[in-house]
Amino acid sequence: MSADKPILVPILGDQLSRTLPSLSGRTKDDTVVLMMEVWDEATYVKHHKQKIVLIFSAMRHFAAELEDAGWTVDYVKLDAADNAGSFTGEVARAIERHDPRAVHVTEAGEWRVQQAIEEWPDKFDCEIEILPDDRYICAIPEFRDWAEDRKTTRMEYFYREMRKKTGLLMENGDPMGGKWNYDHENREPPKNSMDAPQRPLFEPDAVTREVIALVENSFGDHFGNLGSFHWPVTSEEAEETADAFFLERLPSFGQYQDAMVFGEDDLFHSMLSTSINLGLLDPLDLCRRAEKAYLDGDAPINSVEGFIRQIIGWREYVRGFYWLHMPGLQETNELDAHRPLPDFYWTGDTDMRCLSDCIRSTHDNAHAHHIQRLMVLGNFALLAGIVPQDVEDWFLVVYADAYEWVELPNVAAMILYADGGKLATKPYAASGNYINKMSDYCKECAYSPSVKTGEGACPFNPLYWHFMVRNRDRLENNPRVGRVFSTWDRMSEERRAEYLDSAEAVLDGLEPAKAGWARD
Ligand code: FAD
Ligand code: DLZ
Ligand code: SF4
Repeated sequence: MSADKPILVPILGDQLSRTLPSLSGRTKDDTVVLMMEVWDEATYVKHHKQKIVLIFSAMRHFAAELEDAGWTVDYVKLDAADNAGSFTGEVARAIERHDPRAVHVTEAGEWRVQQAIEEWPDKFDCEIEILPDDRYICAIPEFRDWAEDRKTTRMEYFYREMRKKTGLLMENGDPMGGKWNYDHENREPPKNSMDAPQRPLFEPDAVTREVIALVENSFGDHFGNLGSFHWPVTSEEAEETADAFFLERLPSFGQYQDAMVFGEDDLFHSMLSTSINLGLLDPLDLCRRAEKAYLDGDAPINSVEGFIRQIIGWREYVRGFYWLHMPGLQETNELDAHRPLPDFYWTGDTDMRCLSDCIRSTHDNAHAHHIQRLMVLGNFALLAGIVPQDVEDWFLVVYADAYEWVELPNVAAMILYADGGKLATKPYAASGNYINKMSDYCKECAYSPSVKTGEGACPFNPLYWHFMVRNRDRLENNPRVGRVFSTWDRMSEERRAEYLDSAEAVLDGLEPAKAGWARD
């Protein structure tokens, strides 16, 4: 360490990248890296136990790697007796310890944390530099400029801009293969026997085991199973997971992207979101590897384009959308939904087989794949009119990849249409037919998707119509939904009453979640 006062570089739990702007420009001999396990972050919602283990273990491994590489790291553990409890409190203590000439921090992923960081210049008698997070492809001001004055800010147009910007799957200014989007090839139902290769599962090492004990001790009442913790906690393990995906699962990723199979939790998905969001993997690098697989003839265009679209399209888009619409996005409830979250989201205690399987996977793995989140868990919450803030809390708590910047747009805008249609052209509302077509859930369910009302009817069927009728005034003029109401109007009055009565019976039977699952 040089004789000059050092620069203090706080690194947050989702900033575990050696290329982090506040770190990559620094020299080892005049920098103190500060990493903090803090109570405020661990408890502002009652995160799934695996999510806390993942973040703390990845942080501890990252700190050890930095130290091995010669950096000075001041690491504050959660169980330290003098833990100040918050990022701001720990930075204050670290300023006292190290007397830095400045604090350099990369902007936070979440609005709540960024608000706190922006108060540091007034709080601390020390220069504070907040650097933009350049680990994303689209900077926040760039998204704002793009969205400004546009009639439509749909993801598809944004995605094309990102394709041009990165050059991914582009040829002389045109999309490779002649089309921007191959989504219509990516809707195949599952085959009778789906044999997806197993991704690498990592056994907890000593560091992870220590964190597991800490979490069991301090957060034993949180949702989730810890015995099945197998997430990658280092960039090396994350790369191994990526290697296996590109080699074994990318070729079928597109085809079965929307398929769901009972008890098959990964299928052909990459399972990389936890590592990308922590900063262990570089999203652009992953996209280049996918593109190479296509160019080398190892994966078809529909899979590769689909994977790249999820990352430079959806992932970047929801981040821009989040920052454009915060803080209001947290409060939106355009469909005026007011029912509390049903208890079965926490207990899994439902005889709807699709929901119970998705909740089981969520409980055991802190993960469910996209179509399960969207068309089963999200669809039910939409149709039943669950209050957005309850649904948002649930999704933020239960997934190991959940940070508000990515969870909130997906929940409030994508599944609940609570933003009134800024993100989605129409609500993703579907009856039991969709789930039956795209999964094997219905075969052994207590209900039948072909029974529409009354005894044995799949609850999604009457709820679908109840949702449409409740929201008719809001949706009737939407060209992508309007026709649904002609079908409704053609039904006999008796039939319509059967649908609405059946839906009311389902809704009346929903037991509200007990207090204390998501927040104390
Ligand atoms: P893959 O299916 O292999 O997709 C590849 C990558 O694309 C993902 O790793 C992810 O980085 C990105 N991606 C795909 N879809 C989206 C999307 N809609 N938004 C942002 N990135 C996307 N993803 C999160 O990372 N954190 C969340 O908190 C989160 N909450 C969600 C809530 C709801 C209601 C829905 C519908 C989706 C949510 N997603 C979230 C998006 C998506 O479900 C997960 O990224 C995906 O299931 C992670 O598994 P995977 O890595 O195997 O993804
Ligand atoms: C989610 C989380 C949790 C549970 N705990 C911590 C922590 O103790 N220390 C930390 O640096 N980060 C944690 N995180 C992740 C932060 O909430 C994350 O860094 C924010 O998303 C930043 O915006
Ligand atoms: Fe789900 Fe309905 Fe199928 Fe049962 S019948 S698994 S509730 S979609």
